[in-house]
Amino acid sequence: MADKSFLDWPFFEDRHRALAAQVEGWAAEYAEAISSASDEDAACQALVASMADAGLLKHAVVAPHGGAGDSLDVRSLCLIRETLARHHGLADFAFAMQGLGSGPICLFGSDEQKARFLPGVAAGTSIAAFALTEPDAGSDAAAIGLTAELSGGEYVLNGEKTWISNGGIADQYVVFARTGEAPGTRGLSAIVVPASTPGLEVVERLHVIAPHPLGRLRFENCRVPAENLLSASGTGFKIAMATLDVFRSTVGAAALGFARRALDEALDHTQQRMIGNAALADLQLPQAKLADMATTVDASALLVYRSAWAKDKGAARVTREAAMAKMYATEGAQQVIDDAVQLHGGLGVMKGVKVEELYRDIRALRIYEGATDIQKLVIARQTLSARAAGTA
Ligand code: COS
Repeated sequence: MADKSFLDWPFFEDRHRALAAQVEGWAAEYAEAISSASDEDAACQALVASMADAGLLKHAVVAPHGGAGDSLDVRSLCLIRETLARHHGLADFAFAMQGLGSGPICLFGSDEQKARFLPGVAAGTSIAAFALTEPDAGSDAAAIGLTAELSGGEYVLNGEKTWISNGGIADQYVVFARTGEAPGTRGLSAIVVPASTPGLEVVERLHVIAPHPLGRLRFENCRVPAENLLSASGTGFKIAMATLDVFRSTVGAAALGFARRALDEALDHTQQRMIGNAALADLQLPQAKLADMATTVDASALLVYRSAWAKDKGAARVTREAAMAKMYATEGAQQVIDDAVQLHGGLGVMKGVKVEELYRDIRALRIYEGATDIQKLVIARQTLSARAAGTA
């Protein structure tokens, strides 16, 4: 039974405690059962439909377009991701992508765009995706080369995107493209592209250690109405970064869910497994590991929910807090899970044993939505500029 005492921390309100219980109820019944289908595309579609029915997806978008509130509540997003990840990585993935994929629309879309693109995401009838990365633009997001040229009231997109989660099953993509107002970060725009648009093709499906829908997309003279541009042209980089400021905390929350599950599995195993006359949990070396694991879990939770709370309370930017939460929680979870595998001995690397699945699940979180190395740059820059501005 996972520790829920953190729900009494002052970051949360009663509605959060009620939501955590609701998600726990859904996840206990459906997360593992639906996620375990051998076809991950079908599993994701079924997860999205079931989460929509349960009312969970309304937390991924804003009101009055199917959402629970006028703005995204980051604590709710984090609680949902933590709980889902504790049960199954694919359930977390399916929820997270409905949020990230429609996040730029929630944060920067006009009322008309929100009305067009969000209700389907909340209802589970439209699967969303966030298309930033390219073969030559990963950590350096400013190097995006996919072009979008305005011609006769339409944007014409040409280029490639890769490592796109939900690539292959998404119904709509928010695509970051070079519109050329200025070089580098100031010449990018965010454009919503329905998956059915002629000229957009999923040219490759990518297979990774924790399987989920992932693909490479090609855009060839792909034309979308100019009305699909989010906010002003040339603001795409800031839209991407501000969206990541919200969702990086939630990546930390997912890592926290994986870590909490690994700790639970380790607590169960070490109390049952006997070495001579003693259970593993009675021996000091395993206890040292358990102590480190439990401390990392709590420290991660503090950073994740501090960042989420700060955003919900109206902070204009939580760039530093979100980067800290993502970096610490993902790196910490990797260590916690590795310790859990070690405490399981040979069982820890056996297929079908939960900690083996967690060991594969956690790895990508240290890379996507800004690798740990990038979070370090972000944290250092923010800390230095706060000092220069006299606010730290
Ligand atoms: N919110 C709002 N604006 C932001 C921002 C944020 N979080 N971060 C940066 N900006 C703005 C800056 O203020 C700057 O604005 P001005 O041009 O008006 O001065 C502009 O964006 C450029 O910022 P910066 O100079 O810091 O850009 P860099 O090219 O140096 O990039 C990093 C910075 C490396 C931090 C950025 O490219 C990044 O986060 N990379 C990782 C991308 C990523 O997460 N990829 C995974 C894709 S999703 S799986």
